[in-house]
Amino acid sequence: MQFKLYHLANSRSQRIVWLFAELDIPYELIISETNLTNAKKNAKKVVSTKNNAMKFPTLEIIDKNTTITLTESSAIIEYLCQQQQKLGVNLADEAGLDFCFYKHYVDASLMPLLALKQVFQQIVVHTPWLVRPMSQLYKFGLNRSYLDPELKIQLKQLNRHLESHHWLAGNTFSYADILLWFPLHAAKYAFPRFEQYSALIRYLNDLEARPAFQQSLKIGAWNADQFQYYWSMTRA
Ligand SMILES: N[C@@H](CCC(=O)N[C@@H](CS)C(=O)NCC(=O)O)C(=O)O
Repeated sequence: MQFKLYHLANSRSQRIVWLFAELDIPYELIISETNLTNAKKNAKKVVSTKNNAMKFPTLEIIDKNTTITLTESSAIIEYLCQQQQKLGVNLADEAGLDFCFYKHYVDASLMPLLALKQVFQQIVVHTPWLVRPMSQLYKFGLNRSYLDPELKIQLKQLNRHLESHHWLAGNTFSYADILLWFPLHAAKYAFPRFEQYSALIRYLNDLEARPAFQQSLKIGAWNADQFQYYWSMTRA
C-alpha cells in the first residue's frame, strides 16, 4: 500500500505531515503552492475527490490498481492510526472516554469558532476600503459578543483538563493530541488573553518539543511568522 498526501503549507494538513513523522511510514508528499486558487486547480487535475471539492489535506491510498481518496483531517488520522495500530486509545482503557470525547471535540466544537474568526477577517480584507469600517465593526461585534466568550469557555475547560492530565488521554500521547495542536496553536494568536492558560502553554510546548513534530515543520514547509500574522489578524 502506498500513500500520497496533498498538503497546503501552514494549514490544517500540517497535522498529517506530523502524523506521518510520528508513525514513521513512507509516503509521497505533494506540497501545493500557497495561492489557494491555483493550488486547488492544480491538485484537482490529478485527484478525484468524492465531493468534487479539493481540500487540504487529501490523502490518496494506492493499493495495487485501486486508488481511494480520503479527505477530512480526522478521518485521515483515524484511518492511518487504525491501519498502523498506533496512537489510538481503547474505549475500555481508563482514558478511553477522554480520548473519544476530545478526538471528536476538536474539529466539531473548537475549530469552527476559529474558522468563523477567519471568515470575518477575510470579509474585512475583501471589503472595499471606503466601507471597510462597517465590516470591521461586524467583526468586532461578533468577536466580542459570541466568538471570544465561547472560546473562553472552551479554553478554560481544556486548561482545567490539562492541569491534571499530561496529554488529552492522561499519560498516553494519542492522535487526539495531534488533532488538537492546530486549533490550539491558532487560538494562541487569535484569542486575546491566551497567556493566562498556563496548562495550555505547557501542553503546546510539550507537543512542539516532540522530535517528530520538529521534523515535520521542515518537511511541511511551515512558516511560523506567516501563521502568527494570519491568526493575529482575527483578534478584535
Ligand atoms: N474539515 C476539513 C477542512 C479542510 C479544509 O478546509 N482545508 C483548507 C485548508 S486549511 C482548504 O483546503 N481550503 C480550501 C477551500 O476550502 O477551498 C479538514 O479538517 O480536513
